[in-house]
Amino acid sequence: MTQETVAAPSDAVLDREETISRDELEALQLSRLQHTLAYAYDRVPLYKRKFDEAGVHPTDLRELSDLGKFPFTTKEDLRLEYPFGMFAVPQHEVARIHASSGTTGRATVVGYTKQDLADWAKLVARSLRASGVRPGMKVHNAYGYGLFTGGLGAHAGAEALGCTVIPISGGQTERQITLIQDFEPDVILSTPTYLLTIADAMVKQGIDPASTSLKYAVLGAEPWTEEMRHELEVTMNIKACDIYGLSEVMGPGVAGEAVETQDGSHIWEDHFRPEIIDAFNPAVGVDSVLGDGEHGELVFTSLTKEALPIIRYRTKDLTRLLPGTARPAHRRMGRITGRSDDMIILRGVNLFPSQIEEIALRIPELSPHFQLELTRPEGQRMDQLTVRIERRESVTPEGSAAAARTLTEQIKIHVGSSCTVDVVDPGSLERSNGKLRRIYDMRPKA
Ligand code: DLL
Repeated sequence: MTQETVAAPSDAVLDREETISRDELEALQLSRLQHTLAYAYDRVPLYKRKFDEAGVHPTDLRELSDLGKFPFTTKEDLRLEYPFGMFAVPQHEVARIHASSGTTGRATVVGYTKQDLADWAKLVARSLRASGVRPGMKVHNAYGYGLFTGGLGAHAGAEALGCTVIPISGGQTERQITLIQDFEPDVILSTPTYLLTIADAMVKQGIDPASTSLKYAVLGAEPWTEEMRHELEVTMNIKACDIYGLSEVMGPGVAGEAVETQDGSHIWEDHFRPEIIDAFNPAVGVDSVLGDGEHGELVFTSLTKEALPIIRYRTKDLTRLLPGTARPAHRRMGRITGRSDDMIILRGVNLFPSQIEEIALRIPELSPHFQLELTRPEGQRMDQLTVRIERRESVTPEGSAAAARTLTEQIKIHVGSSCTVDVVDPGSLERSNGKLRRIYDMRPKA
């Protein structure tokens, strides 16, 4: 893909595709979608089989809404085709492989051609630029390197933008702090909870996290809230923006947030066609796709990928589509409330960790460090939720008890669930090294 550029209103130079009209963008999507469907059908046996079974053919896509007629792809499909069954090019054309950790089953494997890697770097660069990063800045990259797409994906994007990259990866928090002090980076890339770990460790060492050279953070790979953004921006004296992505669709950079509006990530729709469906009652058909603004599960179809074209991939991420703002043609995604498979159902009430984060961070005595434990006491049929949360350093035992009562009440009011709140000492809960595990499900397995 050629990198045509035009002058932007600010000091940044944008890709031409960032500034085109919605009509022009949709025309581009339609031609790319028609190509991708035919390409996937011809080259990947799974797609041919699924399309044939559903009685659809790539030529049935005459307008964008026809995409609703095509079958979904799931993580299970990728697992069944493990390792390379979904690849649309011969192995010697695959320039790189990434994979999910596979902690919950077989790993899902994804591949990229040289062109895919170039497109990916371009989209991460576009996302970083939207979030305030500029050529020449020093970028401390604390996303994990390796099979996870975060480290290498962010790395290539920052390089493509013309930054100086410091490839520290995740973990070794003391060392991260030394390098932040010595190398004086302008930007940090990490998960929001790992940035919290770093800030926390700085305080322990007597360093004011607001005093470092860092000005921008580009955070993603896990759900986070506006309250967490506020916490990190104030503690670290930075501007924090969101970056979204998933390995099955590409990696980081499927969507990125603009620093001037900070109103949700723009999906780069010249490369991905998003849809929202009913997460718990998914149906195939043009009418089953939900409208913009409606909450549901995010589904993606890639428009340019060569090694692993992906058709209507069900992300399990729950959100909604909103009109473009800073990049008017590219729709935004609302904050991800959670994943459909991370939803806790407590006595009939649905609950996500991000709701607890939102509520807890509005209570001054409480920190952003919390865990949710689900149990089912012996002989009882009801599940119990315990929210274990650290108090802030300066809070007294009486203050902790009052904060626990407030949090219990607020959860009851806003979520509708009864729970036990256990306010614990600062530093007693496990810290994040990347994607933080919030839910500890101790219920007996059925
Ligand atoms: O987490 C890619 C990534 C790396 C994105 C670095 C951003 C930064 P996976 O490991 O495949 O890929 O996990 C993808 O993480 O389906 C979401 O549930 C979650 N996720 C990613 N970004 C965000 C975000 C990378 N900004 C899964 N907000 C996705 C909320 C996110 N959740």
